[in-house]
Amino acid sequence: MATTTTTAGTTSLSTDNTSQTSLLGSLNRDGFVLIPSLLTPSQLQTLRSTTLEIDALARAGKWPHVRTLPKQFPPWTIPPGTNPAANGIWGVQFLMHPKLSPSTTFIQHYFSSPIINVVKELIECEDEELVLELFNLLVRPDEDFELVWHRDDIPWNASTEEEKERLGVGKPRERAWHAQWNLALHDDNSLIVIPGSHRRAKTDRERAAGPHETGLPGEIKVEMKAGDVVFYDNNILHRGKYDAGKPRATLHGSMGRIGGNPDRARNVLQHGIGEWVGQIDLSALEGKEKERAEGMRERLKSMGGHTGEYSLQG
Ligand SMILES: O=C(O)CCC(=O)C(=O)O
Repeated sequence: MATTTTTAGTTSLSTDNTSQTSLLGSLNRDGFVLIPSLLTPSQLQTLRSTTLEIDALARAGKWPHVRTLPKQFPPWTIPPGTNPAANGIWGVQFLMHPKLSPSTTFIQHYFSSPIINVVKELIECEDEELVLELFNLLVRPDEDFELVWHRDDIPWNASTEEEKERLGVGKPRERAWHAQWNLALHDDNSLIVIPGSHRRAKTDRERAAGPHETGLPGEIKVEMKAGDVVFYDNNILHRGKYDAGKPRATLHGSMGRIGGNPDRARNVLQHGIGEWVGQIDLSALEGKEKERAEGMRERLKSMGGHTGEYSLQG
């Protein structure tokens, strides 16, 4: 059972919300589900030290795929010949990229059963339907930074009717096409959500809110301990509030299932992953896990390939 406390106008969820219902039940009801301690201490240690390496590389301007300050949303394109980190960063893209040398650790983690089993439960599918999507890292910004209130896939100024249509309000619930998560490698309470807002249009109060307004009715900070993961509906009303003085290394991933809207695959591929997805090095995986990962990759390529808009390699 979740208990809440209030800090500076924002209520914090301080325990997990998995005890009363299934993971899927919680996700459907609240728009997010917090799973404590998904990682063993040794997995946590390995991932944390690998992300430290990546963080240093990216801040030194040696990795071109970064979320730059003060930009909030993709595309993350860096003009050629410029230092990608010149204005500071708040994220590192493409953890499984073949040119990122520590990518093996992230590949092993992304395709591991603890993650995959939760995804399968939340999107109600089997191994044979899973589709590889995105895997990025959210880090401490170089200066304090906040994201505006948003839903990932619906513009803020969508009308109430459009929001209801896109969110399936009043329709029977359908299996989700993808799952998205944040896995914290340090304690992290940067993500602020309004529980239940993934299944309704914005209220007048929310519609009139300032982009960084604190204290909206019902808002909570999702309080994660290192090793916890939160899965969330990316159309929940949410924002991020980041403290430059606080370490952050939060793995930000998504996975889908085959047959979904081709726009979704296009979206994933258009982040640039289409250019290198064929070269992700799966050689550290073994047996069924490797087979499953290869299948996930092929399904992403086939979904994006329908339109002929991509020229995937490898
Ligand atoms: O930093 C976070 O936890 C949330 C990031 C986010 O809202 C986004 O990338 O759309």
